[in-house]
Amino acid sequence: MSFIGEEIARQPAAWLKAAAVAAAPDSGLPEPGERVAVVGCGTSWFMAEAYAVLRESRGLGETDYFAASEFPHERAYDRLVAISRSGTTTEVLELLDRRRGRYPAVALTADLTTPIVDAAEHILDLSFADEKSVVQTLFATTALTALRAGLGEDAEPLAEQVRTALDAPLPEEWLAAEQISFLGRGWAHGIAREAALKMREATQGWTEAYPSMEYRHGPIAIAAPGRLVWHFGPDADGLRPDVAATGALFVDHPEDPQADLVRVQRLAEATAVRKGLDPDRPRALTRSVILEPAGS
Ligand code: F1P
Repeated sequence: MSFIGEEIARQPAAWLKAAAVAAAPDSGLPEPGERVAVVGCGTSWFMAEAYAVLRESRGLGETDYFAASEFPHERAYDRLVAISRSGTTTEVLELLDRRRGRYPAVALTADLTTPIVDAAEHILDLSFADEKSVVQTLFATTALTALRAGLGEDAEPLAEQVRTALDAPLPEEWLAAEQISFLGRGWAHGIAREAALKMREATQGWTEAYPSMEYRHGPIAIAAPGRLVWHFGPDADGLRPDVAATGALFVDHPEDPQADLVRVQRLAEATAVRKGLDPDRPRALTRSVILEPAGS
């Protein structure tokens, strides 16, 4: 088995542990009402989006999310949340450094031996969810679970729901799909973007992601027989018949979008193996992007 396969399977236990970590009184996670920015790169950026949209939609305070490289430094926040498995991603470290002294930051990381530990005032130790695979699965959803627990959500039902996504067989039509578009509304859009990235990273596949209601505004032109449209959360917007009319397959599941993402992680691994690719070590990717200082 690849590392990623084993890491995917470890998610339910890690989610429960993450909820306990987030419950610590000195976690440094945002308080209700605070104005918060959430940042990351790659997968961590998409987890930032999911959390930020979820927090604001629960009425817990304005919450922005940014790719670390696009952070608007002139803005003031009450708190920064930085997500980085490696703890070494250059854009995240630079951003933490630039805001120092203006407002506090909490960093979620899997490696306490890295510079991020000194760059943030609070650290959420998720080292139990570190990964050997370059492609993130376990750390990403574990970080999101910790953040969701910080919003008062119970991780137990989530860890229970994911069982079906972990165990159900992957249909041949998914494995054979030539193209996949992932859709979601609200916080599930971050999950859709992560699903699309997972398939691109592990399988070199052609994937896209959109907010559900944007799909009719152009992207549906791509839908065709042999292609897939995957909706995170049940389709409440009547997209199914529109997609069916194109001949593409429409997929949605009743579970929480985070639990459904696990199906896509499994699909990414299985598709990579079928294509003869190493799902742990995609071409051109490294565990972390560490940039040389400008001008060197
Ligand atoms: C973020 C990240 C990964 C991506 C790639 C490079 O890393 O962009 O999401 O898959 O491996 O690094 P991190 O800041 O969470 O360690």
